[in-house]
Amino acid sequence: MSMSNTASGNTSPNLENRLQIEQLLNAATLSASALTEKSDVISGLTQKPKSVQARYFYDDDGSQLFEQICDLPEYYLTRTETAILQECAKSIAQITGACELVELGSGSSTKTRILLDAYNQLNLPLHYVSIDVSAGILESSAKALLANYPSLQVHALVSTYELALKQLKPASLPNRLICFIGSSLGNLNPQECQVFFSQITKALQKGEYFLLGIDLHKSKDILEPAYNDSQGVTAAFNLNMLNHLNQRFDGNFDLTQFEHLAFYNETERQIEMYLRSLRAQTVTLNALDLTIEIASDETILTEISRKFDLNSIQQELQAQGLKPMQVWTDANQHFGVLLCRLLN
Ligand code: AVI
Repeated sequence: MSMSNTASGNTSPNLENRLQIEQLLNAATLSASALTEKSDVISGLTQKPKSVQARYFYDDDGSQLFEQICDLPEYYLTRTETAILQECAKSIAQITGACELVELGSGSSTKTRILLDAYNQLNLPLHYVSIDVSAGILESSAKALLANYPSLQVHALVSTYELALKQLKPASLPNRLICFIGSSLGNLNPQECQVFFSQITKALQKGEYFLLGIDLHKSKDILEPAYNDSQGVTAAFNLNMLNHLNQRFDGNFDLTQFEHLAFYNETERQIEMYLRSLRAQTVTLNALDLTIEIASDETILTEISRKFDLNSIQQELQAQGLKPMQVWTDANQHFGVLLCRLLN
């Protein structure tokens, strides 16, 4: 583990005592992950069908486009989950009591505030551990939270989920609650999901909690517009991945020669998002020493977004030792929030 830094700044008088920023991505982990990244991109682009991992959406532009997606009228996910959290946050705080809240992929921590407010109103002590790969977002959102919550302690970890979950020390308050909201579980395939759940169970002690927000299976008339919005923001988000790859690997993808494609695969119960080539083309990524041929109409899979069934996901969680204690949904059953407890 690398050195931890105490943040400086004057957002709040006692900020130094309440904010700790720790960089877990040191030179060794970064160079190991750079090697894996390169081989993942090469194997994705040379296999048939072609694919690129969804994490390449999230450079600075991609993260901003994603924030815009969350506000789109067609993208019901964010506002539905927010409304559910507003309903259930008090119950969650009552169930867990004083607690260390660990958030995976905390980003701007907007929805987290709903939980923080609930703990605050019940006068329950709370520590917040935020985990994100972007140091900039972590620091700015942590400082904003500290300014609004005068008794909050924040420990920000610049890290991948995997690494942070492995390195978490025992909770600093009687309980730990790991939050994975925003339906990001849907972006993992079933095998990745299993691995993820086992990382969660290892990071919890018996009796501690896991909060999960998931999008639910529903009519494609609602699902498909959410990923094909009328303003073209999702299309720009998808195409931006090529920009990111160009910058990262010195490539020459021509964004005007691809189009966004997203549809609901009813059998797999997942949105599939692709970039479709508008003509036969050759693309080179110099930093990967890679040249690929892409046929006209050939597609590159960029994301799956799985839509869950509440009964099946509860069985899966239970099988992993994470007992669902309480499940909240909206009136239309579009989205689900589950509070689970580690059994043994
Ligand atoms: C981050 N994730 C939950 C989003 C989703 O809905 O699967 C990513 C996204 N892709 C297109 N629109 C939003």
